[in-house]
Amino acid sequence: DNQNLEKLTAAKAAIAFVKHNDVVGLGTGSTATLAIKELAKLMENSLKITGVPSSEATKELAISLGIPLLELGKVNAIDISIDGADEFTEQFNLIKGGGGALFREKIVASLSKKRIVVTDGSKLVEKLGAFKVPIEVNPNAENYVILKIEELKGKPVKRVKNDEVFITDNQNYIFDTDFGLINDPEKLANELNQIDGILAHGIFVNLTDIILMAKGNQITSYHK
Ligand code: DER
Repeated sequence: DNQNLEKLTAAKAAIAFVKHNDVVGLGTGSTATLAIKELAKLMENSLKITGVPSSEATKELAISLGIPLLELGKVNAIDISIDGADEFTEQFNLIKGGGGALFREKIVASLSKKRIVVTDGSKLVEKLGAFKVPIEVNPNAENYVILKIEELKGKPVKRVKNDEVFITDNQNYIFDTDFGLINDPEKLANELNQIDGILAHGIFVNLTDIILMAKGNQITSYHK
């Protein structure tokens, strides 16, 4: 369908930035998956890369495609990362975590020299917040964190998937939290960073260099 075509268009545009011998941060989600598959095709034409996966799902995909991998906790730097987003603004603020991989995605982005986000046309927003902010919480801090999020006027809802409580790759819960439209994402991100028990939240500020958005067969690229 059209959205899938847009995701593929953005994915193809992103891999043009990957160079021979790059260490590449591999994102999570349907658009990042398309980019990873395009990367694997390039490898057949002798492009040499090493991947750093942002989730167990992406790790398994990369292994199935024969992409050599490094363990995220063991790398000191990543040359370029390609990942998706659930929402983005023209100020390069994102909401991520729709796929539940936000913690390792944030570490990948934090280690990367160049961060590319690939999206279809539906992700561009004036203000973040229509998409609820995923917040990864250690189960031992569950009620404490709920109280602290409510103090910030958030409405946390524990994520359920296939009728089961969703458990992340890091053995934590996700609370999808409605803060309404977010006027100051950096301020909210900093407030959430102060709450012990939160491993990561899905507000990505100052973690993106290039956004490639496909609308129809047009690519709009935003460069920081
Ligand atoms: O979970 C994530 O952060 C994903 O990257 C998500 O934000 C985008 O997933 P999509 O490419 O399947 O829309």
